[in-house]
Amino acid sequence: MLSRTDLRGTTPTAAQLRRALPRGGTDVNAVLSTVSPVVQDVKDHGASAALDYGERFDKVRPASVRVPAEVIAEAAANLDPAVTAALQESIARARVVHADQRRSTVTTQVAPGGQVVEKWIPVRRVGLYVPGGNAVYPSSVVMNVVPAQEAGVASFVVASPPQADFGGWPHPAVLAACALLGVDEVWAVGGAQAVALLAYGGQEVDGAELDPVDLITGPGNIYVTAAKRLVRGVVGIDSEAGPTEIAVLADDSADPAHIAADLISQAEHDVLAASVLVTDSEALADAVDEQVAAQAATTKHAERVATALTGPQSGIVLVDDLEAGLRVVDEYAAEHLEIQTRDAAGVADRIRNAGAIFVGPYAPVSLGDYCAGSNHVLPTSGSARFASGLSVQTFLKGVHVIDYDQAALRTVADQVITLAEAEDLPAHGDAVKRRFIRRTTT
Ligand code: HSO
Ligand code: ZN
Repeated sequence: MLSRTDLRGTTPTAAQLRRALPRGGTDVNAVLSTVSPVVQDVKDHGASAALDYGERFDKVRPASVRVPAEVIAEAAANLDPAVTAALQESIARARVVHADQRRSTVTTQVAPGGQVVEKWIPVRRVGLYVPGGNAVYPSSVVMNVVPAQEAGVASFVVASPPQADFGGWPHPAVLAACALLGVDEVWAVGGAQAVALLAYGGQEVDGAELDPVDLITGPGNIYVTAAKRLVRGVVGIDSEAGPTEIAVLADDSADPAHIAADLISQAEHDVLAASVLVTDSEALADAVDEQVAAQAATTKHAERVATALTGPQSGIVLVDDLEAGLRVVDEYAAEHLEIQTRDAAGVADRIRNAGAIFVGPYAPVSLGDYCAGSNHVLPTSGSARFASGLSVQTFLKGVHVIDYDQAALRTVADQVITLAEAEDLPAHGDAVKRRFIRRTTT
C-alpha cells in the first residue's frame, strides 16, 4: 500500500536526501492574492466585514462576533462528563510540563557597578485560532491556552468558525474547552477574516471595540496560514502549520501492528497528512505494509486514510542500517518522530531534527496528541530543522535591562567612543563623553 524509496547501497548528500524523501507541499504563496483583499476589507470594516465573509464561506451569520456567555456556559454544561474528565486530565498534565518551562530573570554582573538583567515578559493579549469544519479539536484549545497561561498571559481571545449546525456559534466542544480553561472571550469568526480581525481589531456589530491582539497562535487551513503570513509584523505568529506528519524509525525489533496503527492515526487527520516509515529491515517493511492494508480497510475514516497513505508524501524508506536511518530522519525533520528500535532512548538522543520525539513501544503519537503533557502544536514541513513546538517561550519576550553606574560607564567609555567613530556615528560617542565633562556652570 505504501510506496517505497530504496536508499540501500547509496550515500546521498543532504540535498539529494531531501529531494528523495517523500514530502507533500502546500503552496501558501499561491493563495496570498486571494486572501489579501479579505484581510484588507476586515482591517477597514471590522466585524461586519468578517461576518460577511463568514456568511459567504461558512454559510452562516451569527448575531455578533462575540459568543454570548450563556452559550459558552451551556456548551460546558452539556459536554459529555467523560470528555470533560479527559480534558481535565489533559489540561493537568500539560500544566505541569509547561509550568516547568517558565523562565527566570537572569542578572549578569558585567563589571563592578554594571549589570545586564534579562527579564521575560508575557505578551499582553493573545489570539488563539481554533479550526472548525471536519477538524474539531478541543485538545488544540488546551495546547494553545495552557502554555500561554503558564507564561502569564492575562488576556485571551479564541476565534473559531461559526457553524451552521450550532446556531452560528463555534462548535460546542471548542466552547466547552474554553470554559474549562477559564477563557470567556470567544469570537465566532474563522478563516482569513478571523486572523485579520485578531490582528487589527475593529468595531463589533453593536459598535463596541474589538481589542486587537499582540500574538496569534494556532493551526488552520492554507487560507488561515496565508493570512497569518500577511499580518506577521503587525502581530507575532507561531510557526506556520502544514498537514500533520509522522515518521517512524524502526528496526526488526519493532511491532509492525503498532507501527501501522500509528501511521494510520496521523493519516486520519487529512488527505495531505504524511506517514513515513524509515527502516533497515525489509521484513519489517513488508509486515508493516500488510498491517497497514488490513487496519486501514476497517478504520472509520478509511477513505481519507487511504488517500493520505498513498499520496506522494507518505511511504517507506529502506536504508542500509540505523546510522543511515538517523541521517534520513534528521534530514526529513518530522513533526512527530517515533523511535521503535533496540535502545530507543540511546537512538533518540542522537536526533537533531524533529518537532517531538516519541521513545520506544509505549509512547505513540496519540499519547502526545492528548495526554502526555507535551505540546501537540509542532513544526511541520521540515521546519523542525529550525523551529520549536508551542511552549511557554512562544508567549514570552526577553527584555534586557541595562543598569551601569558612572564608574562602570567610565571603564568602557573609550571603547564605545572608538566604535562610534569607526562607524562614523560620532554623536553616539558624544553621548558618552558628555557624561564625563565637568560642568562649571549649570
Ligand atoms: N496530531 C495533531 C494534533 C491532534 N491530534 C489533535 C488529535 N487532535 C497535530 O500534531
Ligand atoms: Zn493527531
